[in-house]
Amino acid sequence: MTDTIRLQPATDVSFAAPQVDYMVLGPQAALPPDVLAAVVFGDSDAGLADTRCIRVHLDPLWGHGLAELWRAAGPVVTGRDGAVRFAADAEHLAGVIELDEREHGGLAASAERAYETIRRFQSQSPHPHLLRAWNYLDGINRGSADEERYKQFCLGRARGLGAGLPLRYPAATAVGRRDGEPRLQVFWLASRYPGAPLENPRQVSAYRYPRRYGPAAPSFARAMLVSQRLLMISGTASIVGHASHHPGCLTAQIDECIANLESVLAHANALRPGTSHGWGERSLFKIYLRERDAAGETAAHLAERLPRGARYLILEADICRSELLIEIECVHGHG
Ligand code: 3EB
Repeated sequence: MTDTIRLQPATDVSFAAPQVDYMVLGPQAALPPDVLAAVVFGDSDAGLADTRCIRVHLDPLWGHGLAELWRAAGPVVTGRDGAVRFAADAEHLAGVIELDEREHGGLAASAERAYETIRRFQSQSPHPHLLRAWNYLDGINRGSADEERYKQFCLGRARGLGAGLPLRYPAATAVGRRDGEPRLQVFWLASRYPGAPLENPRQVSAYRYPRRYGPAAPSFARAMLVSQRLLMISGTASIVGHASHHPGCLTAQIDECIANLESVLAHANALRPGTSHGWGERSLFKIYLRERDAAGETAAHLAERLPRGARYLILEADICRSELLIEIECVHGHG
């Protein structure tokens, strides 16, 4: 079952969507003034002194030294509000919250606190609409049954977001670091305008997953159509319906991920008729790969499956179900 979603009026309005790019940042490089956020991976020192820089301890396996830059469409204002730091232009806001799990009573309580804080911050912001969230935590598969950390994270996130309507959930990614630091990192993109959340016809909506996957279903949308020109697809794995497919077979999981990504893209394109919007140079893929040694095989397989010009970054990470070997997210812009 997927929800039928119509484009909300604001999504039909042409406004300047932020531009996303993968770029090499030099070690001492100052971030350009029009940057909303720079996400830096692994232990690189790039951009470190700047409050707009977000460091994620996931080792790059492909695309070393690339940072993900979110460029604003106008003057950028930066600020802090309690645990939240943010940068915004007139239309979009990038926010970050990082909590030490030990200071908030564990992971579930930290996730609840993080999302409650985000919800409150957003509700008072000129950019109230949450579009996309990234969640990084250590040891995502640690713990068994309902105590598994990903499930605890989902429980806290669901509580923190409150009884919010599923139609308000952002697109998301939640993957595991291996740095042993009990730190929950959440960063997000919000807008003055609502986006159109999309589901994937091949998959059960995550917020309707059955009980066996945890005490609270994951609160996210499969994708967010930010504007006519910008689609943000959530972390996408080898899941059909609600079940994991192809345990133990990486290339089959990659193909299933791509089938899911294409299904979401086709669904998005059906909502914005007139032009075809295939993958291209403005498609940025981020691949989370469990097995470090499989990076070469993964890159080779992706090169066969994705069009030339599509750009990707491979990061070593744990995926939220232990049988999943890979997860792929995409920012798809054009024009
Ligand atoms: C899945 O489809 C795979 O909990 O925020 C993908 C993207 C996944 C986001 C999240 C989880 C999340 O269920 C896992």
